[in-house]
Order: sequence, then structure tokens, then C-alpha cells
Amino acid sequence: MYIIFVTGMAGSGKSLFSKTLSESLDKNGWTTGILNTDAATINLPYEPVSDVRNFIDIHAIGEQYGLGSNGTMIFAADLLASFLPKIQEELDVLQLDYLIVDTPGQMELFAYRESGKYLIDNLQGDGKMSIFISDSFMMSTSLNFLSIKVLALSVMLRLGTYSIHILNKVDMDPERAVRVIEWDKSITSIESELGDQEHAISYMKLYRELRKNGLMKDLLPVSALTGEGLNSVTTLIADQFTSGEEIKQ
Ligand SMILES: Nc1nc2c(ncn2[C@@H]2O[C@H](COP(=O)(O)OP(=O)(O)OP(=O)(O)O)[C@@H](O)[C@H]2O)c(=O)[nH]1
Ligand SMILES: [Mg+2]
Repeated sequence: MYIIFVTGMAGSGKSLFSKTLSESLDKNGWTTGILNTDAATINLPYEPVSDVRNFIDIHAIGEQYGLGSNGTMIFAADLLASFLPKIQEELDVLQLDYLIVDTPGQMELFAYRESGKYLIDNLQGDGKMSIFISDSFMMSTSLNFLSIKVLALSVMLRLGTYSIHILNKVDMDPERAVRVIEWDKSITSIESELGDQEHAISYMKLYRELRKNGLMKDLLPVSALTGEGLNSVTTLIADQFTSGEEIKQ
């Protein structure tokens, strides 16, 4: 079982992308399932094969410990570690080719707290990678573009797995999405977009250095809604785990 952790900012499309990716992998002949690690989510666009909500009751935690909403979320995320053996048991009987792990809305619960790292290190699989999802609409100003690229790098550094960076929701405003991809490909295009915003110029130097050292991941445009771009992502994932072995038909 290969494991794919899906992370990204709140509302960027992690859950819908998990569903569309699962369907795309299924279509290529793989057996896949999704693990929901978001104890606070109400509606999921997919049927999870394992779900932390079966182990953790977010409302009971809040009441029992008298915590506010953020405290409850943090407590629930930390509690996940203690249920990992049970979750692993549920997953192992399924004999999946790929497990997709949908992570909580508040990115920092998974990316920056120990519980997320614990899950990555201790969930047993034959290989692991992570996907950072960005919303193309949010990324479509030059300053947001730079800060989200650096944020994605920070999360990838923290998670310590092979990672890819997805530009989601390209169906919403295709022209904007094309512009974001242009900025990603050409450092001069993002530089000219930033113009003479003085404080941005020093960040631009940082971005240039990170890019020069191969630390910046290219954006892969997709729509989790329409499925556009999913074939390339599926091929990339299969290549990463199987070193180019043919995708099963
Ligand atoms: N148009 C469009 N909408 C999308 C796309 N991906 C997600 N959405 C919508 O964006 C909203 C948020 O999507 P989710 O999949 O719930 O995002 P999320 O990152 O899991 O959200 P949280 O778990 O709350 O952080 C939903 O209304 C989705 O239908 C996309 O590619 N295109
Ligand atoms: Mg979600």
C-alpha cells in the first residue's frame, strides 16, 4: 500500500481532490481508498474506508474538557495518534494499492503539530508522498503567489516526504490560472508583475535563490471538480512509487 497525504490551506479542495484522485487511480486499475483524518468535518464528498470520526467525537471532547473550538481541534488532532493501531488494522485488511489521506481543514493541525508528523512516520505503507493543494484563485495575485509558494515549501520541509504542488480550481477562472502558471515558469514574469513593491523585492531574492537551488516545486494545474489535469498527476504518482512501471489497465 502506497500512501499519499493530501495537505493544503483551508478550503483549497483537499477533500474533493482526494475523491477525484481516488477515482482517477481506480480508473487505471488500482485499488484505492481514502482515510479521513478531519474529526471536525461534517460533509465529505467521498465514502472513506476509514474515518477518525468513528473514534473521536469532537463535541464530546469540547464538553468533557471545557475547551474552546481551537482547543478542541488541537486535542482531537493529538488524540489521533492513540487510535493509529486501530486505523492501521482497518486499512490492512483492505489490501489497497493506494491509500489517500485527507487531512484537516486547519492545515497547521497536520503540518505543524507533532500529531501529523507522527501519522506520517507511523502509518505503515510501502512508500509515502505528500501533495500540497493550492487554490488558483488565491494564488492569482503576485504577493499571494510568492507567499503560498514559500508556505508550500515550508510544509514539504516539515513533512519530509517526496512532494508535489497542485494548483487546484483551474476551472473557476482559466485565464487567471494560466497567468499563475506563467509566473511559475518564468521568474521575469513574476518580477515584472511585482513591479516596484519595495518589500516584495527582498522576498523575490529569497524566491530566486530557492528556485535556483531546486527547492521550488512546479505547479501542476488541475480541477478537482472537472478532473482536468488528473491524468498527469496519476502518472506522476505511479512513476514515483513504481519507478516507471506501467499503470495497470
Ligand atoms: N470550481 C471548483 N470548486 C472546487 C474545486 N475543488 C474544490 N472545490 C470546491 O471548494 C470547496 C472546498 O472544497 P473541499 O474539498 O471541501 O476543500 P478542503 O480543502 O477539503 O476544505 P477544508 O477541509 O474545510 O479545509 C467546495 O465547495 C468544493 O466543491 C475545483 O477544482 N473547482
Ligand atoms: Mg476537507
